[in-house]
Amino acid sequence: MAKLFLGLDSSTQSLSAVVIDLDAQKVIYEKSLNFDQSLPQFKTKHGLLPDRDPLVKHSSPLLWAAALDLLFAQMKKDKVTLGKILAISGSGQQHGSVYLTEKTTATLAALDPKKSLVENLDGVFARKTSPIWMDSSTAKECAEIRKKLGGIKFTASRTGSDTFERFTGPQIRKFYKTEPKAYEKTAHIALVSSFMASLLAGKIAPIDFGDGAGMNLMDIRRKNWNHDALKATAPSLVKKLPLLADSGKVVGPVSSYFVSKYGVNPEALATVWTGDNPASVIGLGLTKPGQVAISLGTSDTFFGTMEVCHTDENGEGHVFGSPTGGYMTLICFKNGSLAREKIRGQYGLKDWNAFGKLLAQTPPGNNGGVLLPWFEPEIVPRSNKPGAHRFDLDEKDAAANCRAVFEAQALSMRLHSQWMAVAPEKILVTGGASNNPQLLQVIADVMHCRVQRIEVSKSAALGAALQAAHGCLTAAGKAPKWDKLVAGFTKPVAGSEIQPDKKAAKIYDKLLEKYAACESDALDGV
Ligand code: XUL
Repeated sequence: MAKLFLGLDSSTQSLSAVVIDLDAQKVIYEKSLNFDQSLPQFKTKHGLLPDRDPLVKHSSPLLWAAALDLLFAQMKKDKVTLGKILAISGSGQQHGSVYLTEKTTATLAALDPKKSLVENLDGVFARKTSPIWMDSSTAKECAEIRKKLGGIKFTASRTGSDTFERFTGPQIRKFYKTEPKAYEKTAHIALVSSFMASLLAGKIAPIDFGDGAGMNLMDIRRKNWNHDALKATAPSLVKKLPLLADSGKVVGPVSSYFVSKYGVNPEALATVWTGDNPASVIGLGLTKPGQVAISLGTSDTFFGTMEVCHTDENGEGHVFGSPTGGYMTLICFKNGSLAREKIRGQYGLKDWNAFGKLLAQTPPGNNGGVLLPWFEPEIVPRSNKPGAHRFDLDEKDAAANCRAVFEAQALSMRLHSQWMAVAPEKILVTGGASNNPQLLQVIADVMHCRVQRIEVSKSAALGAALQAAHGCLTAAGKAPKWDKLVAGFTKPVAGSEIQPDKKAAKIYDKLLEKYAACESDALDGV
């Protein structure tokens, strides 16, 4: 019998499903359901509820539950053999939190298939809305918690990251301060990931070490709740948080709600979910320590896996538990495609081909010209004042500016990932801009490393499906090796490997010093 596993990804704007046939090493089904379009009654825009305060970004946990019903109904309609699914896992947008009342445990245990999940969940929310990762309204709470934990370095070394506005701890503190009664009524706090896992399991599910590390509440080394952080955040918090556990760990059989309503295999296992970035680490095949991937999207993200936990003293990068064991790091550069497209637009270049031709007219190192393309406030390095900065670079020189944006992005990645102390054999690159060979060449030369493209559609949902397989086989005493498990699903694009050019690499070693000085200079002026 085919071994089928279902992975779900509850992201900002959509809920996605990937079903894999493990033995055939094939994805047999993929579907995404866009929240705004499929569930207009919730009145979200790009998955967010409207708010007058531009810093406040909330969504609705009921919307996520409704989407789960809708996606299962769609899978049934699409004749996915849900009766053959052996286990279900998932991933969620990180940091977002759900506030539940005492009633939740009893409600989850008795989900009525004659009603929708939305109807079933009547009365379980102590807070109607959920703050999500895009929220940046907790600067004050970040400062308060950071101060109590002893500053940036100590906060990062204890919890894996400095306090960040979107992280769950500062969000919980704000809720406690502004709505103390509702906080008191909250019996359980879940992350998006553990909330969705709880619906599937019909009971409160644990939070995993990957998503748990995005809260500023988990001791990153001991992988348990850090009592100093809990105390610095809000009273009685330990009673409201669930257990922490390995992602993919079996929570129990899937709730009978999904069995009778959608024909899911009654023996299917519901497992612990993780965050979307940790799940992508699996979906991109980063199963061994020291592996690195770069995702070139609207923002660029730099992922790495580490055996031993190092944290970033400067508090720019994050360390999370990796679902494949050990740790993973995440560094988020906000001005990714955003900056590349801005420069392309500024010089009126119709496509990336034209951009590449122009860039090729200038030598690696750009004759010392440096651009800091912080068109939007940058996360790494932290700079709240948007604006581009040019050093020995003439804004009128289109070719030099095209090269400068690529070089700045690669140099910034090298500079701000040094704390990770990993020397990868090869860097995998994914996302929209990864089919730009000039950008990949600059990354290879700056990083002194081979670079290869990998194109996995829905890497988080695929990672979640593989996590379901890993959890299910482990529970049966047949724990598979991660590298073997992912091998057939996560192949880099054949023939796309790029070698570093030794001469250019030397030039970039020198330019790195200048680049770092330019950053300091620009940050001083902010
Ligand atoms: C990671 C982060 C985002 C969300 C996106 O720290 O905030 O990548 O996980 O869903």
